Amino acid sequence: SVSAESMQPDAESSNWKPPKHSKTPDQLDRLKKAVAANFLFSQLDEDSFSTVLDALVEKSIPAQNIKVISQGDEGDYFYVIEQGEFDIYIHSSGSLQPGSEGMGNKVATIGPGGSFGELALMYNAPRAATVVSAGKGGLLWALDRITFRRILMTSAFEKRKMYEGFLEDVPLLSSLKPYERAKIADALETVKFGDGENIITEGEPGDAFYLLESGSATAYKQNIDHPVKEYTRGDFFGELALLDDKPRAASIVAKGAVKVAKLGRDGFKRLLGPVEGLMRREEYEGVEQLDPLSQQKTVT
Ligand code: 1OR
Repeated sequence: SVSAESMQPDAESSNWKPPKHSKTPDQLDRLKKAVAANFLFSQLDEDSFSTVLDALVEKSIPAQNIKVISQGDEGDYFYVIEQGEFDIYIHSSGSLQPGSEGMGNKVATIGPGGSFGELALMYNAPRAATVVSAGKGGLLWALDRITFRRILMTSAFEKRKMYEGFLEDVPLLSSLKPYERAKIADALETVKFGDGENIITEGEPGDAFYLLESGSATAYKQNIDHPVKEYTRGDFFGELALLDDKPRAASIVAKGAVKVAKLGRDGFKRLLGPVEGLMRREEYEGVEQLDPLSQQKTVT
């Protein structure tokens, strides 16, 4: 949990000036590409974005098995991956003797465009995991603690808080770890619709997935004269077109005022892999209701 104190601006930074590390045009180019794929950067206004770009420092990781972060250490930098893969290890408290080489269990691997090291900086907590280079190493961009807290954290933190309660209530996501839901929160965007507006239109290409935050919505299909499905808070839709690269199979229409949490294609692919099986199972139920003729094909 977060103490109020950990959210106060750092006391030592009252006359703080953001660091400026000059970059070659090539570096700037690569850096922009690396952060373009990272959701934590997507909400920054132009000024904040350029402050952060100036403050980032390139860090080359020349080989496999180099420890970038050690679980239990104090947090100093936040990292964005430009190249290479990085493995995350966690050992449960007490299982590690001081000086031991054991890193615990591998819980995740993060690749280009991904980031790590934000937790210790956000919560003023010890590092929650050990991060080690995989493959042949890679290339990171490091952001110092104060610039992270001053510029990047505010929006990321608010979003994680804002969506935390809602995402806990979404049945589809209940098997995920809290940290995996936090990463989904980073990538979500709330969109509002008025009564009768189309959230999704049948036949169009699909570029997003939706969770229904509030209100309700109805699915219609051309050639079927009654609604084919109803959605309420915590339900999801828009997965079919993304899973199978097909046009939208139905229209989803807002019933009254509706708020949806929208997840773009990249975030969908990157973050919802673990629940793809669940979505496909739900899809079969959905298809049964959508079109009785396809039952033979989909019900096993
Ligand atoms: P940090 O500052 O604590 C280690 O330094 C970083 O590893 C951490 O921030 C996260 O950015 C990153 N649980 C905790 N930290 C994780 C996890 C994770 N994955 C990456 N990091 N879990 C894996 C979720 C797939 C939860 C495991 C129970």
